[in-house]
Parts: sequence; structure tokens; C-alpha cells
Amino acid sequence: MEIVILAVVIAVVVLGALGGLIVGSRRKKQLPPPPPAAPDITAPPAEPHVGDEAETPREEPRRTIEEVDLPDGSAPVVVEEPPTAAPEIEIPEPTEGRLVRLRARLSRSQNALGKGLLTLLSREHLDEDTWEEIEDTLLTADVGVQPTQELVERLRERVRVLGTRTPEELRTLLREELITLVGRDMDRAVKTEPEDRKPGIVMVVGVNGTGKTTTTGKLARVLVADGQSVVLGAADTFRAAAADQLQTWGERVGAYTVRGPEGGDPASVAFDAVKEGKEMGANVVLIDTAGRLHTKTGLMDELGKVKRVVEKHAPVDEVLLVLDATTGQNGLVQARVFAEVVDITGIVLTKLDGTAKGGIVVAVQRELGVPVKLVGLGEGADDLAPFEPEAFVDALIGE
Ligand SMILES: Nc1nc2c(ncn2[C@@H]2O[C@H](COP(=O)(O)OP(=O)(O)OP(=O)(O)O)[C@@H](O)[C@H]2O)c(=O)[nH]1
Ligand SMILES: [Mg+2]
Repeated sequence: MEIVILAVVIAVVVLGALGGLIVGSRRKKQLPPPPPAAPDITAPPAEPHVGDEAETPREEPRRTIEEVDLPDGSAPVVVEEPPTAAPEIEIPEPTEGRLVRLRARLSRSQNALGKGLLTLLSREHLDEDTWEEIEDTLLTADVGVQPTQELVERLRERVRVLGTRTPEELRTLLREELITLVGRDMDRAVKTEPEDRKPGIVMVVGVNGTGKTTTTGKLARVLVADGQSVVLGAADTFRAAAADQLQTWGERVGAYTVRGPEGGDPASVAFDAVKEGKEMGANVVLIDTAGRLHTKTGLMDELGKVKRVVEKHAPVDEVLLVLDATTGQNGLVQARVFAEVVDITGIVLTKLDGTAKGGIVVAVQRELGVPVKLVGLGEGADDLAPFEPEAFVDALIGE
């Protein structure tokens, strides 16, 4: 009996000591973590680059199994904040002179056109064959038949008048003629600020994958950089991912996104977005629409409906048709069909960084009688530039 009592006493003492050890070690680990270093708000927002993530060191301290044990009541419960509570709002870079800054992107793929023309024009004897080569160069760059013939005619006339040609003279001449061809006097401002009301309403349309959502997101950044408040309407209700994609762009610059149920009516989302924009006192509402093939009548009709429903609020100020520059002449067919369904007021030419077919700028403006207002020069957040004929032509022929 005495032995049993002794054994029980020993067991209690040993267990108590062990328990104390465990509690002690828990207390030690529950010290509050050191405060995180304050973010450097003076640093410019860093652009992510390929492979960045792989190099980011793991900053969070690892938690041990003991720490995630149930609390024993004697120690306070430590609730950890989620690592990123709210996304940091980025301040996009200003838009002025963007095309000049992004010129290298253009010239990498386009230089061939301008340089080729200059070389041909510098030949001692400008015979019929040479003029034909000049024509071919322009056609290959998708300038289009009619504009090419006009340009060649003007060049022939001016070269004849010039007589002897210095390279500098030729360059000036070609520059002038190309700028005339692209069009000096078109109003290329994106209409986001109607005089008599708020918000301005912009719709973004085009076939699948041309860059509509990306362009809407980049445009939101441009507007925010210019001090405007923006509401986004995710009228692409075909895929939930489409609304997520747009919302992510919006969150980065603090623009609110109105979205509807997947498979819902795009017109009602667009309507709600403008309603929300009005209530919030926003300057601009940008409506992203689902990509649709210009050959699918039902979908094209739906697009017409989106616009009509939005116009129950107010006229749409800008309908931007997004065209992928790499698709060349097919873009013209798309442009024609879209223009029939919704009046296009401006063209956005995307992916100009990946093609030597910059001549499509000329062709598509001719086709629609509507100016190219913006150009996409990359996948980066600030790779959308207001289109400027002079900077564009300078990129073609090099400085
Ligand atoms: N290189 C380059 N890529 C671009 C440009 N604009 C868009 N993209 C890319 O094109 C792809 C399609 O872009 P989205 O914006 O999703 O195209 P979308 O028209 O909204 O597509 P859907 O909604 O599916 O019709 C993405 O990978 C973009 O990063 C550009 O100017 N240059
Ligand atoms: Mg999209």
C-alpha cells in the first residue's frame, strides 16, 4: 500500500515538472513578434519582373507545431494578422511623353520599315523597280493598298522636285510624308470628361484576346494618374476569371469594380456600373466587355444591347475598339463589323511591341475614319501610351 502511494506521489511530481517545462516553453514562444519594418513610401513602385518571386526571401517567421497547439488557458491567445491586409495602392507613372519613353519597344520591331524605305530612297537611280520595292515594303507593313499608292506618288513627286538628295533631306521628306499619312489633325484625346455631367462613360470592345481587359486596366491607371476617380464595370460575365482579372487591375490603383453573377446579363452589369459611378461621384466609368467573334451575330447583337442599356443613363462618350496589331488585315474586317453594331469612336492598337506591321495604324484609320487613340506596347501595367503621330514616325525611321 505504502509503495503504491509512493509511486503515485512520484508520478504526480514528475508529471508536474514536465507540465511546467512545457508551459514554460510555450510562454517563451508566445512573445510578440518584432514589429515589421515600415514600408519605404519614398521608393517608386517597383515593376515586377519575370523571376522576381523566386528571389523574394521568406520574411515571415516559421511557426512551430507547439505554437499552433490549443491554448492552455494560462497564456494569452496570439492572433496573427494576415500578412497582407489590404493591397498597396500604386501610383502609376505620368502619361505625358509615354510614347517617346516606350519608343524603343516600337523601333525594335518596326525599324525595318523606316530603315528599308530610307535605304531604297537613297539609291542613286530611283528606277521603276526601286519604286516597286518601296511599295512592297509599305504593303508588307500593312499600310494598305490605297494609302501606299498615295504615299509613293507623293514621294516620287517630291524626290523629282528635289533633284539631288542628301540623306538628311530624304529623311525629313519621308518623315513629313509618313506623318501626313498617319494624320496630324485627328482628335486623339480619349473622351472621358463630358462637359455637362459626370461620370464619363467608356466602353471597351473587340474580339477575343485582343487585350480589352488589359487595356481597360491600363487605362484606369492612366486616368488615376491624371487625378480622376474611376469605377470599372466587369461586363464580361462569361467567365468569373474575367471579372477577377479586371478587379485585380482596379485594386492596384484603388478603382472599385462592379461585377455581376457569372453567366449574368452583361447589359445589367454595365448599367449598374454607371449607376454606381454616378452615386459615388466618380469621374469615369470604364466598361470591359467579353471578347466576341465578329462573325457571331447573337453576340454582336448582345453588344449593341449593352450600349443601348447603358445609354438609359447617358450617352456613351467613347467606344474603344481594341485591335491586336499582330493580326494584320484581319483587324480591318473586325473593325468594319464592330463599327456596324456600336459606333466606334477610337481605336486601341495593342501588341505593337511584337510586330513589324505598324502600318496597320494607317489602314485601320482609313477603314473606320476613326483615329487610333492609344497603343499597347507591352504587357506591363504602364505600357499603354497615347498615340502621337510624330513620335510614332520617329520610331519608324529612327533618329
Ligand atoms: N505584348 C503585348 N501583350 C499584350 C498587350 N496588350 C495585351 N497583351 C496581352 O494579351 C493577352 C490578352 O489580354 P486580355 O486583356 O486578357 O485580352 P481580352 O481582350 O480581355 O481577352 P478576352 O476577354 O478573353 O476576350 C494578355 O496576355 C495580355 O498581357 C500589348 O500591348 N503588348
Ligand atoms: Mg477580357
